[in-house]
Order: sequence, then structure tokens, then C-alpha cells
Amino acid sequence: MKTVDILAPGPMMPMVLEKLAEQFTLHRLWEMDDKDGFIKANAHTIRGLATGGHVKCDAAFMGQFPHLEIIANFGVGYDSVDAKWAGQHGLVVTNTPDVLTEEVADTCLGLLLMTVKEMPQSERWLRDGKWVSKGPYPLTHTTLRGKKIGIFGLGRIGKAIARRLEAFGLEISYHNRRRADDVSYAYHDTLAGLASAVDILISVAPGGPETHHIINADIFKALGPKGIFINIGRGSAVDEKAMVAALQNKTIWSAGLDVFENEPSVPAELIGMENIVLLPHIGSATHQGRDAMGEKVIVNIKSFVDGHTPPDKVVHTIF
Ligand code: NAP
Ligand code: 8YV
Repeated sequence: MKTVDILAPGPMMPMVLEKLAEQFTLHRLWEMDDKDGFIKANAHTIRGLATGGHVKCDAAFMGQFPHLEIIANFGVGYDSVDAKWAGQHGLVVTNTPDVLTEEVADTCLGLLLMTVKEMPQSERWLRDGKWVSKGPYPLTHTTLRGKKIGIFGLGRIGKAIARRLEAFGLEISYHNRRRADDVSYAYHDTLAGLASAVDILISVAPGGPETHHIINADIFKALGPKGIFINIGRGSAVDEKAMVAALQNKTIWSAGLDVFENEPSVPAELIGMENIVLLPHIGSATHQGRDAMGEKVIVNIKSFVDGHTPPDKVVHTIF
């Protein structure tokens, strides 16, 4: 008998919804006409939320459910969940780490190469017939050779990116709040220090209040006029207006961006820039990667309901 009520506030992968519905009583809030009415009538039955990237699970939302115990997030980044509030109120938050690490690192390397080697631009040149009408694509403005790379957020994905960059023969340094004891890359105790020491800054740091707009005008100034900024972490970590200005004024040279502040909206100024590369948040976007993430959502909820500590309980909720 299905005895545990799980609420999905927004759409999720069909596979996740199907498996949840097999094991639990699943409520699909986003499909309901009278969402407030449903919550008023049923809030006391809900024990778990299954949620994904763009649905805000803040205190006001979670606080409506008096018997809520677990929030299972689809995504390693759980910045849309107020995990601190959840922890303070005895709720467990889980995420989907590890299974997407190598996938996202692959995407990051692709984005880096596309940006530095102007691959989308040169492909457009070919498709537009310019190879025939104008001749070869112009030599690229820059190269990866001899470049110093800084990684902001040297965690699981950051280290997977760094391992790939080592094979490229590039010098790596990083900034985290704490020095990582399992790497020998140069550590900078400030983000500004890292930005001023490198040619290319890669952000793979989480979103949330601690990193909000941490990459601002000062950081772009420190990166400098030949600098390239790659973001595969979270758009909210960047002051997007400052980044647009830095690109327009040539405070930095270029950027490769997989994530944005108000997805899926991307500022028109960025869309109009020929010399930057924009991807629609595809870091983990393969069937294999997303299926593995979906499995984790199910396993985390099931394990919690069965009375265990879920394997991916996030650290914010451990006091
Ligand atoms: P992780 O292992 O937790 O790594 C995060 C790293 O960031 C840690 O090394 C942490 O080190 C550092 N960090 C956290 N807060 C910081 C702060 N305020 N200042 C400086 N450093 C800070 O996480 P992960 O699995 O690598 O994932 C990282 C992020 O990538 C996710 O949170 C998500 O936002 C993003 N992501 C994006 C995609 C995509 O599709 N584009 C896919 C997956 C993940 P300290 O604790 O020492 O500071
Ligand atoms: C997903 C991500 O695209 O895991 C993350 O933190 O950013 C991506 O893997 C996203 O979470 C799906 O909503």
C-alpha cells in the first residue's frame, strides 16, 4: 500500500515521476488548476518534496507543510532550496552528486575550447559560405597554449575539470573557502587574488546567498583585458550587468557561459555579442547523466522513508 505522500511542485523527468508514482502517492502540483486549494486541503499529508532546478523551495513554500521531512533535489546544485532553513527545522535535503561530475567537466572543456578557439564563429563562417567567398577564417585572437587557468570552486566537478586541464599541459590554480588537501595546485585565499593571477577564470562554484554576485566588476577588472571567463557553475554567482559591461568595454576579452542569472532568459546584450559562446545550461544534459540523477532522487526518498540516512543528504542539514 502507498502510504507516503510526495509532492512534486514543478515538472520533472517522466522517469522520475513514474518511479515516484509507483512507490508513493505522488501529487503533481504544477498540473493542478487550484494549487492553493490543494495545499490548503492536503498540506498536512505531504512528507516529501521532489523538486528540480527552477522551482523555488524557500521557507514560505516549505513552511506550508507541517509534516514535511525530506526535500529531494534533482541536481547537485540545490541553491533553489533554502537548505539552511530546512536544516534548522529538522528537514533533510538531498541532491544528486558524483553521477554527473565527469559529464559536466566534459562540457566545461568543450565550452572552454569553443570560446578560446572561436569554434562556433568559425563554423558559422563555413556555413555562411564565407570560406568560399572570403577565404579562410581569420586566425584566432588567442590560444590555450601557455595560459594560466584559475578554478573558482575546486570541488568534485572542479577537480574533474582540473584533471583534464593537466592533460592539456596548463598551469592550474584555484580559490575555495578552504585549501583542498588532496591537490597540489596553487591556492588563492581570495577570488580577486585568483582572478588577477590567471588568464582564464572558470567558475564551477555553487549558487546561493554566499556566492550571490561574488563575480562582480572588481573580479572582471582583476581578470583583465586579455582575460576569458567561463561559467559552468551558477549564473547567480555573477553580477550579469557587470559582466555585460566588462565584455562591452573590453575589461575582459571574452566569455563562455553555460549558466545565467534568470534562466532561460539570457540578456539581449549577450545574445548580440559575436565573440562569446552561450550554451543553454547543458552541463549534465545527456540521457545517461540525467537518468542517473533521477535514480538518485528516487533512492534518496526511498532510503529516507525506509528509516535510513539518505546517501546524498547535504551537509547544510547536518548540525
Ligand atoms: P562541490 O563538490 O560541493 O564543489 C563546490 C566547491 O565550491 C567546493 O570545493 C567548495 O569549497 C567551493 N565553494 C563553495 N562555496 C564557496 C564560496 N562561498 N566561496 C569559495 N568557494 C566555495 O560541488 P560540485 O559537485 O563540484 O558542483 C559544483 C556546482 O556546479 C553545483 O553546486 C552547481 O551549481 C554547478 N553545476 C552546474 C551544472 C551545469 O549543468 N552547468 C551541472 C552540475 C553542477 P569550500 O567548501 O572549501 O569553499
Ligand atoms: C541540471 C545542474 O541541469 O546538477 C546541477 O546542479 O545544474 C544540472 O545538472 C539541473 O540541476 C537540472 O535542473
